[in-house]
Amino acid sequence: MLALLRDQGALLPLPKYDNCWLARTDPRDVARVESRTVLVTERRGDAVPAAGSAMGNWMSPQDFEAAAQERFPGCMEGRTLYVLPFCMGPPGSALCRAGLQLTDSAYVVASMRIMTRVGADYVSAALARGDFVRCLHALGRPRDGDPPGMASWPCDPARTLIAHLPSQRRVASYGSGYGGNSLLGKKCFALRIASCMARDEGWLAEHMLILGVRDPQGVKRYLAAAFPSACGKTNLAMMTPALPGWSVTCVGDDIAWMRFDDDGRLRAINPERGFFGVAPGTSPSTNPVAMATIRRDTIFTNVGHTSDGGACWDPIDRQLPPGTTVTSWLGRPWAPGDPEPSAHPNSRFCAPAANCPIMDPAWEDPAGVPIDAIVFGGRRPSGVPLVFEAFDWPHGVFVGSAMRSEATAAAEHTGGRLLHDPFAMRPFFGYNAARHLSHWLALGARPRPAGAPPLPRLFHVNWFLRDDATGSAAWPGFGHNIRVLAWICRRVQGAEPARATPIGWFPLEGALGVGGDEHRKLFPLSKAFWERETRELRRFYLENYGAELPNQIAEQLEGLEGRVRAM
Ligand code: OXD
Ligand code: MN
Repeated sequence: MLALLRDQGALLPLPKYDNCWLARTDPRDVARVESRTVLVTERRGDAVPAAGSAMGNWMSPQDFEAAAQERFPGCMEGRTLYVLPFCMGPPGSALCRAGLQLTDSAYVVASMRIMTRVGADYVSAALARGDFVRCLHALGRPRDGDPPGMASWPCDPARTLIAHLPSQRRVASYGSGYGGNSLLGKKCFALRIASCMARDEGWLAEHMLILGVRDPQGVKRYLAAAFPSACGKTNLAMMTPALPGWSVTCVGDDIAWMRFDDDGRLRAINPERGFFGVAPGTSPSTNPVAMATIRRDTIFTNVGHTSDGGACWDPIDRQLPPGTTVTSWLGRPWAPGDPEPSAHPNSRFCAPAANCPIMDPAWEDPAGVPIDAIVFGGRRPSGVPLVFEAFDWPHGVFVGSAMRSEATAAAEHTGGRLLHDPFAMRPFFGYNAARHLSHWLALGARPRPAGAPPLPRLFHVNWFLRDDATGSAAWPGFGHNIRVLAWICRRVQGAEPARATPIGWFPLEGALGVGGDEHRKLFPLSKAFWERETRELRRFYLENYGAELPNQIAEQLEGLEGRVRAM
């Protein structure tokens, strides 16, 4: 497939590394298209809450049939159709699921072979039973009169449509070759369709990384963590700890499928087999483990490339040896200081997980890994502390529902817009987001077997606090985040006292190795801030969930409002 793509001019070899390639897309096809991503259900209320539309897009089955008829018939004429049977999750796991993708893109075939387990042997029994997700993908064909686009990257941006039919366990994606729209095992299946399966079958399909943390005494714990796109999930999942004696191992960097086992323990698998990570910002200092992972067998998309056959992006493009020249993702000569970046801000690496030097020994364990803590987080420049623990499961679900994060494309110091992103799932809900909250609440309230371990503890973190006076980062982040993970592990162990605040449990001063002013900066507790935050949350719930907001979440908000009033 790779040689074929090379011969077609669709992939450029990167001879500086081993079996690495560069794809450059049509500049109109560079990201997920949320506005063209729809859930097709008979009743609108099964897809989105009646109150608002920010939590997804609904399409009626009749409109979908008409849209599909306008797009699919004949759209692959003259191309090769590939049939990809694939498995999401470690084969043999009770949690893994089968898919079958049809596609007319060789790039998609090559990428799906990295991101999923492709092969009929993995899924023959499920295929024979008809128990698989039906994934149709077509690059599309512009209509007469539309701009023709690039021969090496066909697509139809004017008519792109990513449709999900959850009741039929079916996806139909037309018009885009870009990862999130075309590698249907990932967001379409493993999040949107799988979240419907999970709702029906009593488990969870979430936009979460999974990592292992081992303390200096050798005690190992696993955490799952939800962050919106581009908040450093891959960096956290591959962290190099800055505390001696601690180690981190990676189970997954984007998606977790989790289920309570017969003993009442929450277990997680990573349904994927590779990383589809954002390249810009990844560097030897921010993520040396990712840098080692992408030295071989990797397909890069929309990065720049260097005259010595390497890939580059910000900041690597600014640190090249003298004499090295750069070609940008648009195929133009590029030099440091140019106003346009050498790589598209959403450029990616697609690399096999097996190449990651810190994959956890149990990352493919069919039983999954036991989850002790679930962490929510966002990019919050002020007001929200570095870490706090929720009081209990319902309070933690409320904290997940209240997640907000600064839009990452916003310029520094312009007060980037804060977007609500409950559970980091806003673009990925497969069904009505209000019912997703009820599902989480119900799972926590289920009777637990005798002798079951306690429910996982729920936390919120914020690596992105800024010093109000200087505007600089208040927390070093990256490897230093281990200090926060260590606190979380000690809390789980029951060995760590904490301070109850109106927001949740805060670390005691000194518990993270910082005291005095530094501690106060990292753990702000401002009545005025939380009054604004709760007012905004009330507006958000009303406009997006209305009367469908679960009572327990409304009660949690009232509880927080009352505690803030009493501050
Ligand atoms: C991703 C995303 O590509 O969340 O993982 O957008
Ligand atoms: Mn993601």
